[in-house]
Amino acid sequence: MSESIISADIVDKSNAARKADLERDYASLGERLDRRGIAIDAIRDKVEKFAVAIPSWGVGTGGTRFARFPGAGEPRDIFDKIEDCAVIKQLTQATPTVSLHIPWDKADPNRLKQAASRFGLGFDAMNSNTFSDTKDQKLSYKFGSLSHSDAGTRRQAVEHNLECIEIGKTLGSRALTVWIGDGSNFPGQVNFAKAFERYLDAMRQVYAGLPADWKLFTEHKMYEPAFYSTVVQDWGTNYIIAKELGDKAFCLVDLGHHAPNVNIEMIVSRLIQFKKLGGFHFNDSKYGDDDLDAGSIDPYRLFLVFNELVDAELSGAEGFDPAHMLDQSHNVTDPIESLMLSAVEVQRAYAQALLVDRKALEGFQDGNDALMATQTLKAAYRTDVEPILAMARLRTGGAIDPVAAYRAAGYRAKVAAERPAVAGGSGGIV
Ligand SMILES: [Mn+2]
Repeated sequence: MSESIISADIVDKSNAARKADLERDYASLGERLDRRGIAIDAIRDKVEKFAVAIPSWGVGTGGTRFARFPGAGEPRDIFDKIEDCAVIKQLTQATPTVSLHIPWDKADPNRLKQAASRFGLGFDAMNSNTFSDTKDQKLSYKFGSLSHSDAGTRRQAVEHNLECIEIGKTLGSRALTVWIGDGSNFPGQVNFAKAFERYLDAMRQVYAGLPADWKLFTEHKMYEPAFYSTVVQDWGTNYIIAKELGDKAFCLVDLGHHAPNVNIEMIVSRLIQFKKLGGFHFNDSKYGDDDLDAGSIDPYRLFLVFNELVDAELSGAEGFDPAHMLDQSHNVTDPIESLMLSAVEVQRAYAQALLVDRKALEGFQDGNDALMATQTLKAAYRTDVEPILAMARLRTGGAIDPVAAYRAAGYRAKVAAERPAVAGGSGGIV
């Protein structure tokens, strides 16, 4: 039995005040779904099994290029971060794993494992960092890492990734996510082809160090920190990388890493079709890589992404097993509250996508009935599935209203007293 950070009494009291209303709402939604031929309990069961990983860096307050305004009671180290993640897991029951970032979270792996298992937490993908320099680092990544013009710098970046795999092996992780900031700020600064060839060569060495049951995720990003060209800039390049490296290499889609208005759901479909979709970093954006909370700007887009995922799940697409992770930066909210609500938003998109009448949709597509096809998606998206999500939380030991329970527990004030404010710190935007 794992430990709980928020007292069970507080969660029970919060749930008791909401349980009768929830049961009525659930029964009412159940009746309406029944008319559409959908069994509400079957959707709820699937939601209960749905999981999304929390990035360790998400529980700290982020910042922008201009400033960072620290929040109260910010985690001082990875062990504080694990406790914050345990709170998110306890109240949502949707986030059983933490994704670590090395070197930010570097600590004795056995101690890390012990700290997480105390709260029943596991570890998701390991994340390497060759986009910034550490204090004792021999060679700088100012002009790149895995694609650097200097062989020694590339070797150092490869070794760092191999070290992440080693740490992950002890923790029980099964994947490595690689995102690099390599690129250029000026036309002519870098030879595109040579830089990409150097990157591929370095990544082949990382891939060779991957255990048999591990996956390698590469993450594309259109721009930033390099503002003219980026080595792994889009899903096309990412697909080439995954194809070049081998069967254990997959593409990771960070929703914020595309130009505004790009049809991300279609990219997802393509990657599924050609068996190279590794997983997601969920977030939302308005202008660029804003790292806003999942579903906060365009929840319909999140739904359309899940429409593709559910389509693949239900059709039994071969080897389809994408990893789900949040990747956000919280500048003005309590990160724990943002992450809880974001995990719920991702679950919501999944539940709504499960409601799509796929047989009817196929008929409308085959008959070229554009209006009814799009209305079929809208009918699912318009359904308020909150009672399903809340019931799933209640049944698995979470809170009907996670934010209300969290605030009632006074967790932030408690940790603020224990954790002195730290100025600066890592921004944590990847
Ligand atoms: Mn990301």
